[in-house]
Amino acid sequence: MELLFNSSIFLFSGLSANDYVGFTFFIGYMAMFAASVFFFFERQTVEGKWKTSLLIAGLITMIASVHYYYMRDVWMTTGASPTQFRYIDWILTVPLMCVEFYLILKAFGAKIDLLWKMIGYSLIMLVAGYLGETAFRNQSVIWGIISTLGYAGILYEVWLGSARKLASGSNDPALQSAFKALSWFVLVGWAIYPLGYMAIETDGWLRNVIDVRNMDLIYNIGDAVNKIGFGLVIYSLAVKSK
Ligand SMILES: *C/C=C(C)/C=C/C=C(C)/C=C/C1=C(C)CCCC1(C)C
Repeated sequence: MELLFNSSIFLFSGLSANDYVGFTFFIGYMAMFAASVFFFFERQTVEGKWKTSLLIAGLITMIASVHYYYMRDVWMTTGASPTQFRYIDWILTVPLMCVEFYLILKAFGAKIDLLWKMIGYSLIMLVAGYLGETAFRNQSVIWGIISTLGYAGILYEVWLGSARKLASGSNDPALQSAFKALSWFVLVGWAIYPLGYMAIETDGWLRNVIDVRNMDLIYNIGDAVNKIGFGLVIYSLAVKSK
């Protein structure tokens, strides 16, 4: 704890007044920390069958919050994009977001295969993305395409595939609208990330359009919106649907 406070004070003095990207690392850290406290406490107030979903929502924001703590540090001491921490965060939190889909559809007959399929797609998406951003930077186009296939698999499941069919087959309007909201997060909120990838310096297709530093800004806002938003959708479903 002491270390945490000391280093915060030290780092604070390193955040310059016009470092807006740096600000969003701090805001992301604190917003996701606060969201975790909210989800963990509200977990006590919801019906038993929603408690696991609320716990997972809190774990997603908590894991992200810890990574943002480190990412602020990398940003402020080196000025570089904290790529490793981002991907470690994503490889933990994206599968947990798939768990959220599975949990809300479980009551309507979702089988564990659906969860493994979605986790499999997210691993393809994230491992390929990481390789394209790091070890195989000069082949980033092909790795980006492989990654996009994984993303397309997730999109297929939630918009057209078995997840979608289970949700439409349910007789609960609260569940259907929560499922719809989560599907929009995946389609629109998650589309931010491939844009960031296409802006990486060496041969990214958008490198002359979007400055990489600004992509950190967009990633940071995207993470907070997607992770806290996902949790809030689950929370309001839990409150509405008994
Ligand atoms: C909380 C973190 C989330 C929701 C992260 C999501 C990340 C993605 C949807 C990343 C997707 C990518 C592609 C579709 C292609 C290029 C490489 C990635 C990994 C940026």
